[in-house]
Amino acid sequence: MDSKFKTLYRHIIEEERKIPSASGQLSDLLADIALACKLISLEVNRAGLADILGLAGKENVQGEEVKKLDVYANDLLTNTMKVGGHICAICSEEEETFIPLDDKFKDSETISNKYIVHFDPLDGSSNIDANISIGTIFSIYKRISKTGVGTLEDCLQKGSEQIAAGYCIYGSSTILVYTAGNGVHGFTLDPTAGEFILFHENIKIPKKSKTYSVNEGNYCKWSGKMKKYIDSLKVDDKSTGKPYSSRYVGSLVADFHRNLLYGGIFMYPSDNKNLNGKLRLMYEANPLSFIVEQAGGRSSDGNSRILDIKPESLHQRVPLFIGSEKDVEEAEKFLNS
Ligand code: AHM
Ligand code: MG
Repeated sequence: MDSKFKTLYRHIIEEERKIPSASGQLSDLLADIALACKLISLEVNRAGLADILGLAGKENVQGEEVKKLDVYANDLLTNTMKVGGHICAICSEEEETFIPLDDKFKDSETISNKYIVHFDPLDGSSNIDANISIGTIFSIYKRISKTGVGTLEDCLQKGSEQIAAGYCIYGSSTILVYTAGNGVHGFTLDPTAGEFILFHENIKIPKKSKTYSVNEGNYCKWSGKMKKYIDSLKVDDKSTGKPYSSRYVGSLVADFHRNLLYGGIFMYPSDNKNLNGKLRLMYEANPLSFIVEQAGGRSSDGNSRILDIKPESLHQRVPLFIGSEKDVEEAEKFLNS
């Protein structure tokens, strides 16, 4: 079959079939997430219209209160996960703590709720009103505990334990990118068919780039080493391809996706006000780090590999340097000099 017409679901199933012991549950779970993303995409596209029609903050046509989009996305993902029955705990950036879920099919011989899902339901949501791309980020782990509801220990695993991760970007088109540990694959939503269609199998990030993405408005709050690194990207030096271009949307999924395709380094460093930067380890840094490594890139907190960090709390923040391998290595050299 022509790979141009491969749907996301077919791709996921074919990938899972390569693992002899696979039960098909991971495929179902990824399909549930993809369904939620399609529905979020519809709502994101209608967001501007809701304003024109005067619906925001009031009632929709069914007489229900219109929810903020990030709350809507969170509820939708949570409910989809609950119905699927493959999850023993849900961890969301929008929730204070994790939601434990019991085995829906307790009487059967095998445990059905094998997985834990972490997600940032709508990252960059402050950009919605300006029609800037935003996204959903997700990350899947296998449970450690044996039965019943999931525990905090299940939820606080290192990023290196992820079995799948991905994001959906709601931009000029809706694109879903995922990895299940065997390369990174991208799909575009065909709104007429309602299907994600494969557009790029086995995405590889360029090893070295000419682009950096950082909120340079924070320059005065950075360490001397961080300032030196950014200054070094702006010198005129043909042999190293400098000066680099600066590209910063301020919406992580959009910045990350562009860098994944074209090469680049995205940074959210620590500063003298936020010692651990801004981004969350479990909901943002870990899934994107798994993806970038699968694509041949690199990800670090400036000192160590993001995926090796043992999490201490669900919402912990971490400095993030992620993207093209050589560029992240260079940033690490400056920060550790
Ligand atoms: P959010 O999870 O509250 O949406 O915040 C995360 C967003 C990222 O999408 C983006 O990379 C970052 O915040 C931008 O932060 P800043 O405005 O400080 O540059
Ligand atoms: Mg976020």
